[in-house]
Formats: sequence, C-alpha cells, structure tokens
Amino acid sequence: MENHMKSKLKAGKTVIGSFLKITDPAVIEIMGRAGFDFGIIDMEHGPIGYETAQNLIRAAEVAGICPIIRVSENDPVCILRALDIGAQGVEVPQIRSAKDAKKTAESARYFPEGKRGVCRYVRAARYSSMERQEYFRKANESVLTIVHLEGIEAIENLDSIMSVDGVDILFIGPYDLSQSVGVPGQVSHPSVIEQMEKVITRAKDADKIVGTFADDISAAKRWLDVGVMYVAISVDVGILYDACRNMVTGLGLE
Ligand code: 3PY
Ligand code: MG
Repeated sequence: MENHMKSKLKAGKTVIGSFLKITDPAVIEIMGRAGFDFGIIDMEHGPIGYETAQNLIRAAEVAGICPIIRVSENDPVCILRALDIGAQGVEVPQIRSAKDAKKTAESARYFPEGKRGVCRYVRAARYSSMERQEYFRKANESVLTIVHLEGIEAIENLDSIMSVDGVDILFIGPYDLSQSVGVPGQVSHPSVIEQMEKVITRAKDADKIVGTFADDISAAKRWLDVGVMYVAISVDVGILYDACRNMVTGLGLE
C-alpha cells in the first residue's frame, strides 16, 4: 500500500503520467515500463467501468506505475469504489467550492479524517487478509486526492478551497477552463493561460502542489518550468493517434 508517487511529490520531485481510456491493461503497463509515474484511468470520459479499471490497476502494480482513477463525479460512492478496487488516488472533476473539496477529501478517507464507506472485503484491503487497523491507517496515509479546478467559480474560491485539509493536488483542467472563460478548446488562449498562471502562483505561495494537463511535450515543459509538479501529458488514444499520423506523414504518404 506504499504510495511511492506520494512520497516522491512530498520530497519535492515532479511526476508525469497520462490519461487512459483504452480498456486493455497492457496500455498502463507499457506506460509504467516507459517510466511514467502515474496513469489516470478515466471514468469521467470514455468507456472504462469498474471491472476493467480493476484489471488496469493490477497491470499498473506489475509495472510500478501509480494508478489513479478519475471518477465520474464528486460522489462518495464513486470515490470509495475507485479506492476499494485499489486505485492509489482519485481525481475528482468540477470542484467549485471549499464545500465540494471537503466532500472529496472526506469521501477518500476513513475516520477520523473522513467518512469513507467501510468495507475491508475488497481488493484494497487484500480481501480482508490485512490486519484491519493497519488497513484503515495505511489507506488514509497513502491516498492521493486530486481536485479538478476547471471553472471560473473554482478560481474565485481558490483561497477557501486551498484551506481544506486533505486535498493533495490542485489540478487545473485547461479544457473545461477554456469553456468556462468562453473559448472552448483553446487551451493556449491568453485568457486561459492567465487564469492558469494565477492559480499556479497563488497555490505555490500557499505551498500547494499543482497539477495540470498538457497536450504535448512543449506544453508539458511550459508548465513544469513554472512549478507544476504533476503533469498529465496527453491521453493513450491521443498518443497512439499522433504516433500513427507521424508514420503516415513521415513516409510522405499524404
Ligand atoms: C480538462 O482539461 O478539463 C481536464 O479535465 C483534463 O484534461
Ligand atoms: Mg475537465
């Protein structure tokens, strides 16, 4: 249950990974072999269900990559199901207020830090084989809670969101943010960049870890250079598409 990525972040190191929508466990395993720190199994967008996610998590463990689940919504049951099948962290979309962030943090932890629904007959507790107190303690210690700030309302409420205990990473979602500022999909638009930079500066001043999404290496570099420590670069389907396209264009076939 050791969460090596959490320790790495606490030691001030940056981590990179990607989102996953493909249902084959080989994909997260390959990402681990390639040296990615984490894979975000996407249950907000895409077809992945819990049974598939559980198998992706097994493959992640084989390859030493941290399995995170992006749940479909800020719902205690979605969060506990993701953690029960063995995800080491949850990413929760559309957090708008301190109240939302508190709900996430509490849903991901057992008493006294939270109110996560209790069952130890699950994969995370090694199907009840773990000593129970040890399980509850380690589960609370190792979990990573990542909240998506991806709208103007969240940015207006940034100070109160940052004051919530138990939020490990503030993740800026550039795509939803671009929609919120009126330029949907234009993630490099100055209005989007301005909001992102505002969050990064204020979060760094408050000693908080910031994460974001980058479409490609140059966007990833840009955000790593200004102190973003958790960068998700592209999505498995996008990585595959780009690789295939490069072959077609590289061979001059179009
Ligand atoms: C967004 O950009 O809105 C995300 O959720 C992550 O890419
Ligand atoms: Mg989003």
